[in-house]
Amino acid sequence: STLLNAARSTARGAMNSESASTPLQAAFEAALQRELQQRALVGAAPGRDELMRAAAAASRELLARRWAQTQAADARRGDDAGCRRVHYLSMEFLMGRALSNALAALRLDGVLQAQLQAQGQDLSGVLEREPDAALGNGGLGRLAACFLDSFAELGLPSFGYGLRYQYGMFAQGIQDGRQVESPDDWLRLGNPWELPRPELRYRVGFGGRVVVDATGSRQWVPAEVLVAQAYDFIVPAHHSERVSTLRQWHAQAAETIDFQAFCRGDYSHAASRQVAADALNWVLYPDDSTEAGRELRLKQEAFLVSASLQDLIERHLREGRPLQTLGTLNAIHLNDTHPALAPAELMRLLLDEHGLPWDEAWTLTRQAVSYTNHTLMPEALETWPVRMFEALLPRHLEIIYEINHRFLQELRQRFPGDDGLTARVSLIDEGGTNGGNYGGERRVRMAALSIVASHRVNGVAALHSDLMVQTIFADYARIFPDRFHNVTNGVTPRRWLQQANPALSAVIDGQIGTAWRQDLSQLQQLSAHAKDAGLIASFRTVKRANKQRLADRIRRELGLTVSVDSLFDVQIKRIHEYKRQLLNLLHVIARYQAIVANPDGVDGRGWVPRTVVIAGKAASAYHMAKLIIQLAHDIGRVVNSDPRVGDRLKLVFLPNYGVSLAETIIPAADLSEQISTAGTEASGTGNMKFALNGALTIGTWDGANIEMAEHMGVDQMFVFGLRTEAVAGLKSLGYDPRLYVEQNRQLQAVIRAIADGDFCGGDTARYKPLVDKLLGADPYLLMADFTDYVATQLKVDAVYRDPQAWGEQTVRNVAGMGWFSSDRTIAEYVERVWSPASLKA
Ligand code: GL9
Repeated sequence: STLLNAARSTARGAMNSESASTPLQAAFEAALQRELQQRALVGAAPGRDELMRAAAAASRELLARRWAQTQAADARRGDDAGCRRVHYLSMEFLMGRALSNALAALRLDGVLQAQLQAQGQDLSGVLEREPDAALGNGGLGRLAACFLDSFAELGLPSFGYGLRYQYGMFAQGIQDGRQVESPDDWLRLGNPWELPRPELRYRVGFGGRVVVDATGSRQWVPAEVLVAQAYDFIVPAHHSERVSTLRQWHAQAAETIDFQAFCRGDYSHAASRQVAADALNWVLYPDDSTEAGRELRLKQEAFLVSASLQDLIERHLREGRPLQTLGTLNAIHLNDTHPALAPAELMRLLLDEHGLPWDEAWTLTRQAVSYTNHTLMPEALETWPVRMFEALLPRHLEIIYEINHRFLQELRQRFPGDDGLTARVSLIDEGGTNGGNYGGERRVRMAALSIVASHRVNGVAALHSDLMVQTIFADYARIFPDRFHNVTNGVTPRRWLQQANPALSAVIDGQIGTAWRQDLSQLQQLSAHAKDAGLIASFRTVKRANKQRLADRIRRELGLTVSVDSLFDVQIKRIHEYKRQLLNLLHVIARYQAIVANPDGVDGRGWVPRTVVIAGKAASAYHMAKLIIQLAHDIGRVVNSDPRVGDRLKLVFLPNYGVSLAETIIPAADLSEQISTAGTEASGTGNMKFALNGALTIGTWDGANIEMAEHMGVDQMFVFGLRTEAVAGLKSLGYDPRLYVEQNRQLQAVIRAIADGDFCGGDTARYKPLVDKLLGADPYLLMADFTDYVATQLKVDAVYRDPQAWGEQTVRNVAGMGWFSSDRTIAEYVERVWSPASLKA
C-alpha cells in the first residue's frame, strides 16, 4: 500500500539520522538522573519500583517532545493529505505494560540496562514492576492497543479516545479452585506515563429537558453537568519519531462541593456531586456479563463520546479549518457499538451548538463516522431502554427519532408495503417479541444507529464479515449493499514478536534481516529455509528456553513442576462457552483415562508427554464459565498428583491472565488451541500471536484461523470439526448431543467421570449443570466435535514425535504470518474507510 511504503521510506531516513543519536541517549540519561535525584530527596529508596517509575518518567519526557512535533506537523498538513485524522473511539484499550515498548521504540534498552547494572539491578526485574494497564476485557480492547501502535508506525494523524478507569478489569485469584475477583487497583502508585492536560476540559450534560425558544430552535438544558478532563498517554512509533495519542477522559463534578451543605455540616451531601461524578471513573464493565449498573455504563459511553467529539471539533476549528470540512478531514471510528452515541452527539453539537441545518450536519456525520462490528453474539448488540434515554439523554433521543423517521421514510419509498422490514431495521425496537427484546420495553438499537450513520461498516475476518451480512445485519446489507466490507484483524509485530520473543527475533534477523519489524510480509522469505536443519534447530533452542522460563514461573506461582520436554499445549483467552475450554478439558480427561489404561501408549510407543496450560478470566456473573475454571482445577489436582501419570500429562491453570502474562506464555507454546464452534469466534487475535511465535495451531474452521490456514497452507494447521454450514445444518435438523455420546465409548467414560464427581471427591452435584447442558442442548456442539478433536490431537502427537517435521511446520507457520500485522490492517482501513478517497467510492 502507498501509505505503508511512505511510512517505511520516512522511517529509513529517520533511522539513519537516529543511529548517531547520542543526544537522545544523553537526554534520557539526564532525565533519568534527575528523576532519581528527585526521588532520593524525598527519601525514596532506589528499589525496583522507583527505578521503573524513574525510567518511565524519563521516557515520557522524550515522548512528550515527539508528541509536540507530531501535533505540529499534523496541524500543518494540507487539506489534500492522503488520510483524514482518525479518531478511534473505544471503551477499551488493553495496553499492558509500556516501558519495554517505549525503550525499544527509543532504542534505549541498552542505555537503561547499563544504568541499572550500575545500581546492581537487572532490566527485566525492573520492567516487571510495571502494573499492566488492563483497561479492556479481551481481544477487542487488545486490538485497539495494537492499532495505536500501528497508527504511530504508519504516521497516521490519529487519536485513540477512551476512559481513564481507576480500576482495570478485576484481578483474578483462585481459592479452592474457584475464581475470586478483587479490584485491580492499577493506579495505586500513580501512573508515570500519563500527561494530565488540565487545559483540556469539556462539559458533558445528563438529564434535564429540551426547551424550544422563540425561533423554534431546540436547546438541551441538562440537570447535571460533569467535566471531562483529559489525560494523554503517548504511543511511540518504532521506526520514526512519530507518535500516536491515547486520550483518556476523567470525570469531575462541574461544581465540586456544595458549599451551603458544607457550611451546614452536612459533609456527605456536600460531597455527593463529586462522588456521583467519580462513579464514572471507577470500573471497566465486563462486556459479557449480565450486570447491574447499566445506567452507569450508558453514562460512561455518553461521556466518552461527548468529550471526544467536542475535543476533535475544537481542534479542527483551532487549526483554522471551516466546519464544512469536518467530515472530509476527520474520521470517527466506532470500536463496536459501545461508542454508538457518537453520531447522535455529533448531530447535536452541529445542530444545537454550531447552528448547522439538518442536512448539512447529517452529511458531515455520515462522512466522518464508520463502525466495526466485533461479534455475532446477539447479546453483545447493545440496546438501551427508551425510558433510560429520556431520563439521561433527552435531546439525543429526539435526534435519534428524527434520524429514524427519515431513514424509515426513505425505506417505505424504496420497499413499499414491506412493514416487516421497517420494523426489523428501525432504530427503535418497539417492544414486540422479535429483535431480542426483553421485558416488552421500547429500546434504542445501537447497532442500527451505527450502521445507518456510517459510511462504512466492517467485520473483523472474512468469515465473520460474510456471516454478518448473512445473519445479524442481513436486512441492512440489502438496504445498503455497498456499505459493508471486511478488514481482517492483525497484531503488532513489535510487541508480539520483537519484545515478547527477543530470542526468536534474533534468529529471524539472522536468516532474513531485520526489516520484518516494519514489513511483516518479509517473513515469507523464511519458507525457503523451512527444511534447513540449522534454522529448525535454532527455532527449537529458542522454544526450549522460552518453555523453561514458563516452567520456572509455573513452579514459582503454583509449586508445580512441568517438563520442558513435554508438548506445551496452550489455551489462553476469556473463558466462554463458545470458545470451548470445556472441549479442551474433555480431551484432557480422555487422555488421562487412556494413559491410566495404557501406560505405554495405545501402540506401545509410549505417550508424547503433554503440559496443558489454560488461563483466562470469567465474567463475574457468568456461572458456567466459572464452573469450567473450577473443573480445570479439580482435574488438574487429580491428574497432576496421580503417580501413574507422571510427566505424561499435566494440567496447569495460570491465574490472572493479562497482556504481560500472555507475553510470557505465547513464546513458550508448542500448540495453540483455537477451538471455538465454527461461526462463533469473529476473528481471534491470540491465534495470530501464537503462530507468529512458532506454535502450531489446532483449530476449527472459524474466524481468522481460516485465513491463517490459507496463508500458511491448510496442511500446516491441525484443522478439525464441523464447519459453519454443517453446524447450521445440524442445528436446523434438530441436533441431539446424546446420539454422539452413544456412538463413542471414550466420550461416555469422560462424561461419566465428570458426572460421578471423579475429580471432586464424588460430589455429583458440582458439575451437574455442565453435564446437563452437554447432554441437553449443547449449543456449542462439543459432543459433535469431540471425536474429530481427539483424533486430531493424536495427529499432533505424531508430528511432534518427528522433530524435523514439527520444526519444518513451525517455520512454515511463522513464514505464513506476514499478512497478519496490524500495520496491514490499518493500511486497509486507511484505503477503504479513512482516506478522503473512500468517501467518493
Ligand atoms: C471480539 C471477538 O470475539 C474476537 O474474535 C475478535 O478477535 C476481537 C477483536 O476484533 O473482538 N469481540 C468481542 O466482543 N470480544 C472480542 O474479543 N470480546 C472481548 O474483548 C471480551
